[in-house]
Amino acid sequence: MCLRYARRMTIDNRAINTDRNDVLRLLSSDVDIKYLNHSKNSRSLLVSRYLSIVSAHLFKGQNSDRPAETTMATKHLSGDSVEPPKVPGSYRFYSMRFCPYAQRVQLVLNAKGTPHDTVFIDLSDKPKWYLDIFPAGKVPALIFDGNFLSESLLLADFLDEQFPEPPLWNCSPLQKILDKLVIESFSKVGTAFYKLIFTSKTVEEINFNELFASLIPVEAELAKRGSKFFGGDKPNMVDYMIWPWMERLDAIKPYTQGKFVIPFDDKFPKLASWKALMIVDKAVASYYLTPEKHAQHIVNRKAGLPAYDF
Ligand SMILES: N[C@@H](CCC(=O)N[C@@H](CS)C(=O)NCC(=O)O)C(=O)O
Repeated sequence: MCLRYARRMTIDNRAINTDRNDVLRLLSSDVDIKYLNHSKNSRSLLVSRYLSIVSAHLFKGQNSDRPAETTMATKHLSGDSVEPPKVPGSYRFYSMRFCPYAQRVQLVLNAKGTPHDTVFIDLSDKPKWYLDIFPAGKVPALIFDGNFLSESLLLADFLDEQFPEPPLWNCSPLQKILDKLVIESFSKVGTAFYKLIFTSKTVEEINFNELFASLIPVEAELAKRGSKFFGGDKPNMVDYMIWPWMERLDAIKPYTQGKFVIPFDDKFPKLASWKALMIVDKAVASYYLTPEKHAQHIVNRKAGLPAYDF
């Protein structure tokens, strides 16, 4: 058992037979916080981690029903906007509704039930205040304890360590690197997808074939694992890190008016079943966009008129 999970068990055992009021009493006591044993962190961060652990117990067996605690912005902020005030007790998350990298982080936030408030950035007219704090002007990014953090995979790793429940990485170092290699090699699918969409005005057969070919090892990997998800009987980091692109692959059909369709049922049956399960996973479902919505965004973006709000 991983050390961090062993430590968690101690806390879990204390919380296991408590009702909500007991848990609230525990949360107000300094005594229990020390079990987390992270003296360098501020008390508020410890409380937040503790909450994540305790809430996992309160919702035990129904993790997939745990709603993400999120304040969702409705509009993408542009050039002359003012940054909205930060929400106390919540982590500021900078995102863009159609960004697959931001979706990765959103899925981890959702899976963990981490309190966060989202500020959507208009990437075609970036807010000046955003460029001041992040000259690269990219999303996703997160403010954590006053620190500006970026890069989807690093953020996902960080959130998994900071909020241990539910753990998304396997605690075996070997399995973890094998999983990371799957994510790494999946980048071929993402590259092939964007090549298909953006290389030319219309979709070319050669690019479709390349995308098709890039999915073969992904199907083989899931078949080799012999499980419903890459993570076993529930989604893990591999599932969440590759999902944003898998969600977008279905947009090829409406985008090409049915001319090109990835034949998941016929050629990638494992991935077809996986997709059906992923779509109903709570973390995924609450941020899912239909193929038509993605297709519309592609059309707008190719026309140089990305419409981020909807
Ligand atoms: N490697 C980064 C990639 C992030 C990224 O490329 N985000 C795009 C949106 S999907 C972006 O911010 N583009 C704006 C720009 O490049 O100016 C990550 O994994 O987070």
